[in-house]
Amino acid sequence: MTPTEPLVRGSAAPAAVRPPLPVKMVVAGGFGVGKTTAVGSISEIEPLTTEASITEVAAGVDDLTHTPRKTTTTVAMDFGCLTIDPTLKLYLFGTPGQERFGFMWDDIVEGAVGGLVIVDTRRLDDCYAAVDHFEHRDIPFAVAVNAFDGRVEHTLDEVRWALDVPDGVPVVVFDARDRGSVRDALLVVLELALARTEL
Ligand SMILES: Nc1nc2c(ncn2[C@@H]2O[C@H](COP(=O)(O)OP(=O)(O)OP(=O)(O)O)[C@@H](O)[C@H]2O)c(=O)[nH]1
Ligand SMILES: [Mg+2]
Repeated sequence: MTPTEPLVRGSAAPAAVRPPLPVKMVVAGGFGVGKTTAVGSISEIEPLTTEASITEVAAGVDDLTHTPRKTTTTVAMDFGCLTIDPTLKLYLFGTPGQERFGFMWDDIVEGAVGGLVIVDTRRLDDCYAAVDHFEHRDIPFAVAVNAFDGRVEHTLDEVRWALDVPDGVPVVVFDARDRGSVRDALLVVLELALARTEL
């Protein structure tokens, strides 16, 4: 029996017993912007993480100025999920942030209906690669400014201008540690994806 077949043969299954449509979404952005934090905040399962300790050598390569308490970094991906309603379930894939793992992005993004690019306004240029990637692959995305310590250094218009994203790309502020805030940001992406794909 395939997962979409009714449980009782010969009768139409009520919508509630059909498995929700799986939808892949990517959480991307530069090093240490809060991708793993965001996936962990929202996931309804214990998130799958691939964290490795930041070594002294890596600390010399990766800028920890703005995240002094950060001791680990994602070396493959984050994974979590979120049921939106009985018909739709988001599968979240967080990218690694370090540039040297950029070769993995194509695989992680494959099949995604949308992306959330997380930005730390103190180092805007770190997210250019993620923005470029989604634009190049023509995947709808939104920009989520992570309000580290409740502050953002630039207005959303300044962020939009600096990233050179068109008006159709939503730019929102969120807190990666707050479940409701992450949910709202993901719903913005989902809306874009639904408009594009008519899921
Ligand atoms: N103050 C504050 N700290 C945050 C916030 N989001 C994340 N952090 C902290 O910032 C650091 C980076 O968070 P991660 O979630 O590991 O960032 P990441 O983008 O997954 O990092 P990489 O996978 O290494 O690229 C951690 O120490 C978090 O505790 C936030 O909204 N506010
Ligand atoms: Mg991470």
